[in-house]
Amino acid sequence: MSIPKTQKAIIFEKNGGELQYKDIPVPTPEPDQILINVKYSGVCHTDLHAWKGDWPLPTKLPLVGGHEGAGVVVAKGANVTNFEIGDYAGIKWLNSSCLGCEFCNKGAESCCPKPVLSGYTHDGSFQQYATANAVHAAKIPKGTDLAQVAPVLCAGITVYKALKTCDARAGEWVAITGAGGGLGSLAVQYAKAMGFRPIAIDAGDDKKKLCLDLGAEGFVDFKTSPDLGKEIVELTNGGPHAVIHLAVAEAAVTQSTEYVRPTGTIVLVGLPGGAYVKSEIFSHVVKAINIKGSYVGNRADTAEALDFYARGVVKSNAKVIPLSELPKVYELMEQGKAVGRYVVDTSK
Ligand code: 8ID
Ligand code: ZN
Repeated sequence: MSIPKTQKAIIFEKNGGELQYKDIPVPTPEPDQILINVKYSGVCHTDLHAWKGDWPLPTKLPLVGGHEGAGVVVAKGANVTNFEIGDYAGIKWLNSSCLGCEFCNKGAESCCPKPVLSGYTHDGSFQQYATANAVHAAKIPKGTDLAQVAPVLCAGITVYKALKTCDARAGEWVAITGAGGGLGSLAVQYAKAMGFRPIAIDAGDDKKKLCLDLGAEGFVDFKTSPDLGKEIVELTNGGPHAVIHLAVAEAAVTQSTEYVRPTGTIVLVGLPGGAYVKSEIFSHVVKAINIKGSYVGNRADTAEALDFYARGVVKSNAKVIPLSELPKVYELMEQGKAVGRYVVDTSK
């Protein structure tokens, strides 16, 4: 397989700076890495946070973003035994971790104190050739539609893990904020496939239609509902057993501490910069509610999330656009107008 010396990428030199579509060198894999010819990459709101520099953790600069990359292995380092040239592989947010610390040992590798993060501390999938640690890279079965599977590599894994974390049982209500966005459109489907009864919370007719088409049992518009909490409590006959927060909004979290069902669990996933959870302690205690964080997923969660996709019970419905048009997706996301997930085609 011939590997070019240079390739197209979207790169920025400072946070919030110009998103340049240009030729950059193709990286060489380290002994424990594979080189993936990225065909498609999903665009996650995390990529927008990274570009803007929203979070207390600094990004590498200059940076190639992207962490939902699906492609073909074209080269591998000397220590790699679990991938062959020509295999399909996926680039995840957690590009690598130490595998030796307390958290890696417990399968909580996203909490490793020395993580390597794709599209954040390591150049990611908004380029045609990217490197990934072979032990952490996702295995994608041959014959899979690489454009459609790409969003599973972050959005799918993350929402699947959050739903595993939420303590709800089959038949119980799970409210999902940000349900019409990238993570949300997958969360509604995973929730349904896992036996829960999803209620979608987002705004606008396009997102309402998407959520109901994907299997949500109800939709509450956070912009137009006269009393969102009351509407959710009525729909769920007493409040949802769990709430999964994918919205990039602090207010959504505070509201949910009021409408969540007694003994219910609130799972924080969305990462609005500088935000805090506010929960009134008296009702928090007497309703015995739980609030948890959930951060991507481990290697087993990855394989399980991909298996739901392979069985066809979860679809990504991703919209494919050229890599050179990535800035347009950021604009739509910023305005809350991105319906579902966008995927970039790295060949254009
Ligand atoms: O591991 C993790 N915890 C993880 C993994 C991946 C992504 C966390 N994230 C984070 C991202 O960094 C981002 O902060 O999850 C968040 C959602 O990512 P996304 O799904 O990729 O974003 P999106 O497609 O823009 O969707 C966000 C949706 O939230 C809605 C918007 O309308 C949009 O559809 N929304 C907002 I903004 N405010 C809302 C509110 N108050 C709301 N929905 C309901 N109520
Ligand atoms: Zn992501």
